[in-house]
Amino acid sequence: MNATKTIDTTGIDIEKIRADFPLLSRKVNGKPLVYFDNGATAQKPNRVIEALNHYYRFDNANIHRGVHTLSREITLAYENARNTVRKHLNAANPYEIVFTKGTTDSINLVASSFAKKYISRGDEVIVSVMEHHSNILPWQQVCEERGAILKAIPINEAGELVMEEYYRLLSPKTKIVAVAHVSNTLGTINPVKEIIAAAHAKNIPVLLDGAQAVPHIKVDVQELDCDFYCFSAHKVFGPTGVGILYGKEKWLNAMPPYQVGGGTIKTVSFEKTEYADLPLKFEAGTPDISGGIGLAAALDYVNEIGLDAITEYEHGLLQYATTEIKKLKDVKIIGTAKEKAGVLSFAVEGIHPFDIGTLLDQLGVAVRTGHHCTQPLVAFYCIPGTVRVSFAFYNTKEEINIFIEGLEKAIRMLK
Ligand code: 7TS
Repeated sequence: MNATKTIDTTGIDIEKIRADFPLLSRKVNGKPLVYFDNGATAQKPNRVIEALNHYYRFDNANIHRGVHTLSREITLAYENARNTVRKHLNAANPYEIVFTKGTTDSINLVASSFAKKYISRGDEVIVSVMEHHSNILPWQQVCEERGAILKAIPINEAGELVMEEYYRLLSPKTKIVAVAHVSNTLGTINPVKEIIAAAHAKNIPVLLDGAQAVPHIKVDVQELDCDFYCFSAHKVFGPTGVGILYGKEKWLNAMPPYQVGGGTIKTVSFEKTEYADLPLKFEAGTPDISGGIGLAAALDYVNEIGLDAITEYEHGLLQYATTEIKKLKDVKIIGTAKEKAGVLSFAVEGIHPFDIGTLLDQLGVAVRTGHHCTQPLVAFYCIPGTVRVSFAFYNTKEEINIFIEGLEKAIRMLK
């Protein structure tokens, strides 16, 4: 697309940034691509693509096991990547950063391992109505296995957690609270500091699902004081197949390994196995080495642009899109929380979201349609799903104009 030459007041040099993402210059259905499905996965800058390429061309070896040069070099690079993640989240120690396959894997790790030690019959786990299925099902499964009860914090019509209800749900039976930092369907930024403070007052740990937060806002796990924090590399401009679990040392040390095998041990015999120290205790088998390195390259890139600038720029996009979409008849925004990240979900009266998504696709506009893996949430709104626009810092107001024009056209055709 022809982005007009703008260096935004936030300092975002949009032309330069867009040139860093080769896929953005692709055409789709003969039209310049407008990529508004960043909540599903974000596009990758050259920096990340080159890091992956370089790894396989020049650096490939296994980590944590060889005395030869390649293995030592790549072990160092992988551990440096871990430290880049530590710095990004402001975790106290690199061994509190566990490489996983992604957010879903991170949550499964905590649910499974934490439950083995701490959850038994009659205990309770608190999630919320707005959670992604990845932050419901692992808890539902361990609750079923252990005879525990899963409770959900309700939301109001705006898509905000009803905090009084949350405070009421916290009880001596509550063993852990697991909530999204930012909702993938609504964009709501949850009041996680209040959530954590209230849980900690009762000695209950809190896991934050940060899949939709890390790409958009600064996250400081020490300031938040969360016990666990999860995110996926692919949503923060890194590769697929890799993600992060941050856990406070005291919890990770106390929890049993999740999966076991090569890499997780100090000594093995048929009589007794002694497991490795953190973080290796939780990293069974050969990991996605290039993925970890690619994630570090992505975080370096994001930090060069600056998260404050990104948050402000995306806020501008969200405000603009919200104002423009409100001008259209029969469109109802789903998720009108006071605090929102760059997600705009909506429903159009009498039209199925898939039909709108399909027509927008013909115009080169990629949006997500459906329940977004949040079925309890869309059930709350009594709708089959939404059309969701989710922004990244490489999107522009010009793209929003193309989308709004396309949406108007789609509504006219489908009404
Ligand atoms: N948690 C949240 C809040 C998410 O948005 C997602 C993915 C996940 C967990 C799972 O992440 P994964 O990387 O392990 O798959 N959300 C979406 C979405 O909104 N559209 O596609 C995937």
